[in-house]
Amino acid sequence: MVKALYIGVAVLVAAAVAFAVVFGVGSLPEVSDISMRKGTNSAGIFFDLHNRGFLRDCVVGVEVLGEGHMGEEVLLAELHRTVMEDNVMKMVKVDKVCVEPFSTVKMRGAEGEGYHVMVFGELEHFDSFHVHLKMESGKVIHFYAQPTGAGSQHTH
Ligand SMILES: [Cu+2]
Repeated sequence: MVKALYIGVAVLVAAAVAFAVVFGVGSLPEVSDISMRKGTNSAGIFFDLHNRGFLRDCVVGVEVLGEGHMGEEVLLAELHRTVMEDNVMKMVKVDKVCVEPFSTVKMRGAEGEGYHVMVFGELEHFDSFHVHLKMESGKVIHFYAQPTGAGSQHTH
């Protein structure tokens, strides 16, 4: 009787391990719908941050590398949130942006939940921006952002 119980538990543990290996335990962070808006010596990078995993995860750091005809350069980048204060829209620096399991955070500035990545520097020197989002879990999301609209290198 006791032996059967042990076997039962062992089977359950094996099933849980197999499930974890196949589906992954923890967070599964991803981004989609990337866009970029350039200002004067700064730009906002916008995207949707998804978590398709079973554990909450947070963006805790960001690194942006600009790439252009003059080469590559590590740029100053921050996690920001657009907030409304006394009817004035302003941006504040934040330490992290968290996403719950099977959830999405719209990091689309004022058009989303306020969050975005802000990058500073002489951005006209660069055509492409490599973004690395560092997660609390140790995972790193890498994607490219390219400026569109006014000031774009691709405007004819
Ligand atoms: Cu900002």
